[in-house]
Amino acid sequence: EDGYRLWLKYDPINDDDLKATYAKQVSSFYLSGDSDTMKVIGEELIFALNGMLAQAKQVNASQAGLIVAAGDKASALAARHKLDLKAAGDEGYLVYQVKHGNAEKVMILANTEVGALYGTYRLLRQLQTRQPLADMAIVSQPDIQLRVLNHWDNLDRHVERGYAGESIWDWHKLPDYRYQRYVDYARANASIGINGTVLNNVNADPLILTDHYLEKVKALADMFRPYGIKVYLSVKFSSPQLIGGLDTSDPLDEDVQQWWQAKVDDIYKHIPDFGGFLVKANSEGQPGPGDFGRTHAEGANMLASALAPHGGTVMWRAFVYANEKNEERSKQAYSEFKPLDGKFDDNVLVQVKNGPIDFQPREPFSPLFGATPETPLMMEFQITMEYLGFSTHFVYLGPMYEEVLSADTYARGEGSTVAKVIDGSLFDNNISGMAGVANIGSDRNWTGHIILQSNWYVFGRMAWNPEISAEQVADEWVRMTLSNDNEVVATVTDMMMKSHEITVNTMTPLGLHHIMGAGHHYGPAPWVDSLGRADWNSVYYHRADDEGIGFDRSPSGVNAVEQYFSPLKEQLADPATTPEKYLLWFHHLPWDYQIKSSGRTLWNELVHRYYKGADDVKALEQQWDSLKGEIDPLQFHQVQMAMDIHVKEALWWRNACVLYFQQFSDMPIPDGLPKPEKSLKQYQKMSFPHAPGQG
Ligand code: BDP
Repeated sequence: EDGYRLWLKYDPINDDDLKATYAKQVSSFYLSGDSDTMKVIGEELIFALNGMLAQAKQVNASQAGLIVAAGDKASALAARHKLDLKAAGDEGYLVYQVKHGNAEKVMILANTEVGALYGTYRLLRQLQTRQPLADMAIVSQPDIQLRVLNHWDNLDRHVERGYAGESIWDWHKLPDYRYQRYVDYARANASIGINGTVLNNVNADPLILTDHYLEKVKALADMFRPYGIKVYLSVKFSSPQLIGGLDTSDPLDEDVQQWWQAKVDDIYKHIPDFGGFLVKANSEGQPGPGDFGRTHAEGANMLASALAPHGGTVMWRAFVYANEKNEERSKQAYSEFKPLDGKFDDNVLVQVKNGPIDFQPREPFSPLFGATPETPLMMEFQITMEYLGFSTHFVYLGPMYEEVLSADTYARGEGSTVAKVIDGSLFDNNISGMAGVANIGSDRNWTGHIILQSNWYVFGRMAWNPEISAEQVADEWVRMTLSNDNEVVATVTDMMMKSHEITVNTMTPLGLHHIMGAGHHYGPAPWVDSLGRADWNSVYYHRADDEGIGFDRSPSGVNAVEQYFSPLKEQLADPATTPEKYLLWFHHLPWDYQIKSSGRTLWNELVHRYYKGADDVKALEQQWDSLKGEIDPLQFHQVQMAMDIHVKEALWWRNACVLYFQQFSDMPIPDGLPKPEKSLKQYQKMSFPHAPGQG
């Protein structure tokens, strides 16, 4: 097992009784149609049931144990069995075991064929995780409409911040050469409900909109369509100038508007169900409406009106930090976008990174969530591990996503969670979305590390249901990917659930952030102080000095807390009521400040966390080692090799950071803790000119 099969392994079920029970119920199946989507449902069932049960057959309705039906046929069956098909919505499903005539039958019923496909994967998961089929009564539909991967993939196949090889898209050989990998990509996504993919980097190459590339995009769209996956493209705002021969890209210029309209019409000729555009504008050197004195809303709406007649969507990113007021970086996206609330067209989603800065190992949620009742916001999570050890660290992101989604914005009083903002329920928005920056590459195991497949998986599951628990998802992922043995599942799930917190301790405990190596973002470098913009430097963020450490974002400092709602704003304004995990994000505190939970001084707590983090990674390694012989040797070995790196790097982070901050605290490393092996100077000299995924 080299990881290629992801969570869709469908290995034989060893328990003969269970296998026989399953086989009796679902090995013969009926499909209510023969569309492309029904065909892929049939193929998946044949493949999966043959794999798990060693038998599978498509038969007519009366002979079938399993009925898969969509549309009118599903309505008729639902009516006959008194099931509420409306509850399945457009993309959801019912999976029921019912008495049909004299026999028990399992039915997957959906209003649409894609719903039936999702229901099929849901049923297969029941078998993959060895759950009973008897009395099944599952009703599910997604809470979020656009569930989209963002590939930061360049046309030359280099992936920005990608740590799993080259881009999965072989642009050179497309449109003619269609790898099986593209189909397996679509299967994996459909199995977790992902229904869109942005194929190219947000730092977009305008060539993607030329005919030459659109032919290639079409080939992928054609392959993904039966799986319910739409393609989207990142576009460069200055495309009219760069590839259209115009001398401006001003969104209020008529020629520019017409250029986009013609381009969009042309795309839809190739791809009738094209999803729309993702735009990074006026951010990190990218062009945008600001270049022409226009607002983000004017830019987004120009594209939106070209897409609207075709049903397309604009996903406009709020990742900007170059405003004229030159505010502190964490405040800028809010300052820029809050005043534009209500000014965006109906088919625009503003896409906001989970935290106010940039995918740090841990950030408080962005204050934009909840602040724009008239503008639907789309969540942008990073699945790829830019700031979390690339593809060598054992980090399951489920708990981090859960922390963000369950956070209370208080926008409409208590219970106004980020999840409710994102799924559109808090403000009754008519569109909703969640994006994940993909960690997929050309590596045989897709993500460069077997465990990191779980982050792709949990992203999809949480985009479907943003209130699902990270632990439940971990459990099911382990069962499908590694083993169904309860002890193995308990061990790996336990490791996964604590892995994010542990890794945060090894890198940025207590709310520290942005202290990584410059450029590639790899390894510790709290000393970085010479980059072109102040807010690209580590020292800007940790602000360590003889007095203390941390960024004062309270009212006595840059007052970023004012962007949050009460009572959160007051809570975060006071170090005594700020959650310790965000302490140094919001406050600059003296080295001898007393930490409530432990009674330690701030210095001792910081050191303690770095040491504990490194020890805990070591303990993770031992937990993994205890699984030897319990899971497939190749999977085991791959993770073991990466664990080794994680252990070494946790020590590297610990030693470099503790020595660096000690210069300011002038306090000793507490007794009993081993001293770092090298000097601070030596750690500072460890430089990595080349690292994978560098932008
Ligand atoms: C930062 C990455 C950079 C991306 C940028 C973005 O370092 O490579 O282009 O975010 O999201 O995290 O646009």
